[in-house]
Amino acid sequence: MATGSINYQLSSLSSTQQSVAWRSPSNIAIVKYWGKHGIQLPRNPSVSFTLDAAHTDTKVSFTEKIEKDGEVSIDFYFEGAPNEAFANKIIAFLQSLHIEFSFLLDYDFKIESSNSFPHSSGIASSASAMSALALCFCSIEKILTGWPTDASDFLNKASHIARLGSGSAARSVFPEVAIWGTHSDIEDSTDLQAIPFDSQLHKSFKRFHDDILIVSAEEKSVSSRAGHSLMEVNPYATVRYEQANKNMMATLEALKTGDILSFGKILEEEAMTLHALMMCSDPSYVLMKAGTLAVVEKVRAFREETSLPLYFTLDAGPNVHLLYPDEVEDQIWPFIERELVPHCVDGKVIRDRVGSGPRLI
Ligand code: 2P0
Repeated sequence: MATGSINYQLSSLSSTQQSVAWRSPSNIAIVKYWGKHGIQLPRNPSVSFTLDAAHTDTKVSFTEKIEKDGEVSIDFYFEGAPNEAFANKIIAFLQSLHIEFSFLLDYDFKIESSNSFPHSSGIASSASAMSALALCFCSIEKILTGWPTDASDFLNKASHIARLGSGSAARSVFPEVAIWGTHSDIEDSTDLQAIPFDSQLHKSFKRFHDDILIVSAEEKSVSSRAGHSLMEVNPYATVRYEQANKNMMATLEALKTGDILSFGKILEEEAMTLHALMMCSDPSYVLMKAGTLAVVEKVRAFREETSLPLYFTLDAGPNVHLLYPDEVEDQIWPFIERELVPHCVDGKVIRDRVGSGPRLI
């Protein structure tokens, strides 16, 4: 299913066009990637839901350079305005890709990017931004060289390139559920790129909800990059990587069989472990806010009282992702709106769902 729909999109690329644009979603990890080594290689495998509403639109226009100066040349616009800080990061990233994309030094590129969610909302944008950028450059390669002809080659390369930009971005390339990182019991799994879970997802998880509560929109005190590197000296790292490997298999089994109870248990265990690892890093740090804990406690009490399948997870930040099946939306959303949204900054919540992956726009 996944590769079929992208295949159709690929065939709409023409060798005469001079721009390409992709909409690529964010993703939320069920089993978390936390700890990396080498060139963006994960210390443990991870699995995520691809989202839908939280996405980045990126358009890349290109014209052949008159004078080839051996440099990557880009103009970068974020939300319609030039943005030098982002431009410098992207230039450094593209500079590192000249082996993957032989055409990079021969063109002037104009990149225009915008997010569906406010930049200041505290939602990580690196997964959607880097996957959209990777898909655009893979499309330009296809336009200029005709390669790849095969949709899965295209997606594999896009995921690989996205990973080099930001680890979690490797997973945003695939619809619904993506797996990234080598696991001895998962066929084709690799540290180099994500792979799709494809048609194995049980119908109970299709269109699963993820309401993202914006508990704080402040910039994080410790970046994910710094957080990953602190794992290199975290005394609990080895045990954590074992736990992630174990949770991978249990999560995939739950996703296949529709076992929402086991899924929810692992989802919350992973969120709490991630933040516990931050708290016992050296130096220790805390990214949860008072509102985060208040929401966590209310979700647990609600579940205890109603037995309804509402579960939380956290990214590397204070905002809470609330996951639940579509069938119980009518019973769960009124509770979220009444009890949990008051903990959000200006009542901000992004109502998202499991999505069908990136698309050409
Ligand atoms: C994840 N996170 O699996 C984990 C869980 C946040 C918590 O991947 O340094 O922005 O760009 O590879 O992908 C956030 O880290 O880090 C992240 P880089 P990234 O989604």
